[in-house]
Amino acid sequence: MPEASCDIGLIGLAVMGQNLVLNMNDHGFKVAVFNRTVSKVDDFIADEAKGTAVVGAHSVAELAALLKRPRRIMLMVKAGASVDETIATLLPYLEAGDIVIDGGNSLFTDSTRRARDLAGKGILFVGTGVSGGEEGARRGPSIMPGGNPAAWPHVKEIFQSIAAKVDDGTPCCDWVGEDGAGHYVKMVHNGIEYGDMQLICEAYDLLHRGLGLGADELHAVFTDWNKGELDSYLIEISSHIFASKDEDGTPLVDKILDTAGQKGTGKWTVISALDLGQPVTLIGESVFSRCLSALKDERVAASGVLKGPAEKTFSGDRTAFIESVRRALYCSKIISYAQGYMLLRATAKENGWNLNMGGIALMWRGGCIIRSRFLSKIKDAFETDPKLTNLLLDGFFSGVLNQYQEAWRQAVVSAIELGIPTPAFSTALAFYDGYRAGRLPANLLQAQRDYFGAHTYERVDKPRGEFFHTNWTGHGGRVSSTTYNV
Ligand code: NBP
Repeated sequence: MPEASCDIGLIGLAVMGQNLVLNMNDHGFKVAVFNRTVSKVDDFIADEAKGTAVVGAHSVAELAALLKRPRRIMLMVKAGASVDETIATLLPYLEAGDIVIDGGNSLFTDSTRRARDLAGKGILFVGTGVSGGEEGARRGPSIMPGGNPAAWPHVKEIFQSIAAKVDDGTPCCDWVGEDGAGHYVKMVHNGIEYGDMQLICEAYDLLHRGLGLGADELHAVFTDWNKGELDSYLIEISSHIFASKDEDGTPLVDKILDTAGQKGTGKWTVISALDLGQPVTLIGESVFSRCLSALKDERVAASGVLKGPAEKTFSGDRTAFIESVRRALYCSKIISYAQGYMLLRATAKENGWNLNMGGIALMWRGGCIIRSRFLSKIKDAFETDPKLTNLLLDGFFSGVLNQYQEAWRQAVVSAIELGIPTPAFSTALAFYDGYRAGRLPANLLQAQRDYFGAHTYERVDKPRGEFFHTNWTGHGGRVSSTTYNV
């Protein structure tokens, strides 16, 4: 019988699992590891983990026996059925109070189901988002744990030790909320990541095709942008990408095929936004932009058939154009985060989760792909007003938008004139104009719905909640349809 001396067990020795184990070991935690393909355990112990305190187990039974009580077991296996299968193999070796942590990119509804199922068996489940890829896992990821609150005191020390830290030493990890809240927040993080990446690509397209900037000039512009308001990991890596050359000395970025891949978390965010009736338009456009990019052959064929504007390059003040693109990017980014937070608010209400909005911005400030200077402003906004309805109404953000909106419009106008697609810039601006509109044309829409389907409408001169039906044609009856909202 092995000695129960390990602080935590980890199952799943692929790239994320291995790096998290080494990170935990660096912070003084004794980790026991197991992997479905058992030979990988021995390979890991003999190679990457050589000279560390990591202990290899050759079965889940051995892993369970190696752990101090209550047992803490983290899964870093492929999301989906693999998580359920792994939990099922573990269960016979667990006892009440033990903690199972799923650190993969699981769908939040799966985590909610697992948290509830396992609670019925006395096992505490944690579903946690882990962001930052391989490097983050090794040196300090952003960690977003949710699930059974009783588990938090048992995992807090390990998670906060291995997480990224912001300048003042605060860890990018705190308890997010109940059920699948941790994975929900990670999902929204990934959706926002889709948005940030799409916005940067649109800025690149405008400057490259619209202004004719080459990779070296783009490197200079992005390096400059990274010193100011746009300071972020994604702007930084983009500037590095523009500087990278292929073997023949030409920019590598120009050699890369323009078809984007995706793994589904952006899509899940948009599906959830649709389910909750939240206008998360920028992430939606970002997902669809990837879909459009994937239609490479169709696009190439259409490029020979469908005409664009005669003028394809910008001929005005180049410095002003670059600045208007920068401002458009910043304003659109503000809209994207405002929409992401609208979604978080809606899901918290729907699920009864007590989400810590400012804390979430703090968790994203370091370690993860969307880390940026800007996130501290979101944290400040929720610290100033924890009940803030919408980020756009915070003084800092409304100030930026009011100051930059003209340049933002100019960038979108130029894009339209040049025939360069900027779906994320444009939808962000449309959302901005829609959100600040005291009256939208939905009055006509309600009239149409009442006209063809007797769906009824409310009136501006009557109290809300009172519904009216008009017999528009004179032929219809007096019966109206049931009112409902999506
Ligand atoms: P993968 O997502 O590639 O998963 C590979 C691991 O899952 C291996 O250990 C494999 O074991 C195990 N596994 C599979 Br596949 N099916 C299994 C099953 N039915 N039962 C038990 N184990 C099974 O690894 P990863 O890229 O390290 O990611 C791990 C998790 O972290 C995923 O959910 C991923 O989405 C998430 N994530 C990844 C990143 C990233 O940058 N890669 C970032 C953030 C989060 P085997 O060796 O026996 O095949």
